[in-house]
Amino acid sequence: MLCKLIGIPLQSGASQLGCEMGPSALRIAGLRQALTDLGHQVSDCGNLAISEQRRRDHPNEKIHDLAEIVAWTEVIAEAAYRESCDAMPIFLGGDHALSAGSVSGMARRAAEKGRPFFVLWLDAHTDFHTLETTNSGNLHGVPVAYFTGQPGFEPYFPKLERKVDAANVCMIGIRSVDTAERRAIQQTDVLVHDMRAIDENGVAALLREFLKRVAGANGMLHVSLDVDFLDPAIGPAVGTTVPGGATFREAHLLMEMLYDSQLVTSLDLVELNPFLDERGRTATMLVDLTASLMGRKVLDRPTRRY
Ligand code: HAR
Ligand code: MN
Ligand code: MN
Ligand code: MN
Repeated sequence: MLCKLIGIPLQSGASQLGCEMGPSALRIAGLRQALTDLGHQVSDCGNLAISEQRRRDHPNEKIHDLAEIVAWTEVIAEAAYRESCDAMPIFLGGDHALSAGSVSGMARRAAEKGRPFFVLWLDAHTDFHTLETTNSGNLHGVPVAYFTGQPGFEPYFPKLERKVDAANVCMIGIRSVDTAERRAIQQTDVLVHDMRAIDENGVAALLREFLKRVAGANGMLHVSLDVDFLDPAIGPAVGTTVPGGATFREAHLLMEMLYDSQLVTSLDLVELNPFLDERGRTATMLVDLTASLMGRKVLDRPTRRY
């Protein structure tokens, strides 16, 4: 497989500075080598950059850095579309606002290929605020509402060429949802598995159901991995820690199942804030999890088809 590493030093969607260093930390932690060791070809596209920003003012005065995030969204969506022509893009964040671009660009690619498009959202948060409802003003809290076509993003954000069908979005790991997000997401068909669902069923059963649907539809699957999906005890390098997150074993199992499915066509690694890390261990763990998603095995097993 040809993998394209796309660095996105975007940090103004988050409340704390530092995600700008995420792409560097992932490179230093050895992402390229981990992938080449597995037999993949890797092309590092370097970091994206934004040029001009058009001024945008939204009536919600809490929102900050709107013009910058919109400029990033355009650049990222274009890169996602371009680089996915012949390769699997891996988006190295950067805060989660980047998924407004990575997901919308991949949705456009899937539409062009005539294939349904699915998103697996691994996160403590639903990131389902609209521009009206966000009360933190941090735009890493809005990407899912944007790419599923919730109202109010136009004329601020780029018009979506293809919105993602809410029923094709599956979230796992959720444990922090604001009131407005809860109300809004419950009116959609987004499949939200909170931590209780994990505790009652186990991650494997939840993911298996979803993968069956993706496979049955011959879909393309985008995985968006937010560091805060993981428990802060194992992934401290994130600005928005929420207790009670996924264990390493749960995350590792999900990654191995995703590899077996052979359905993943793009990946976000987001919210890594190296300024908050401890001797690089969160960055290193993300590289290990990515390696598992890309085929690193403990033992050879017959591949399970979904
Ligand atoms: N819902 C909260 C807000 O909008 C927290 C959002 C935090 N988002 C991330 N990415 N860290 O998931 O401010
Ligand atoms: Mn800011
Ligand atoms: Mn997130
Ligand atoms: Mn999160």
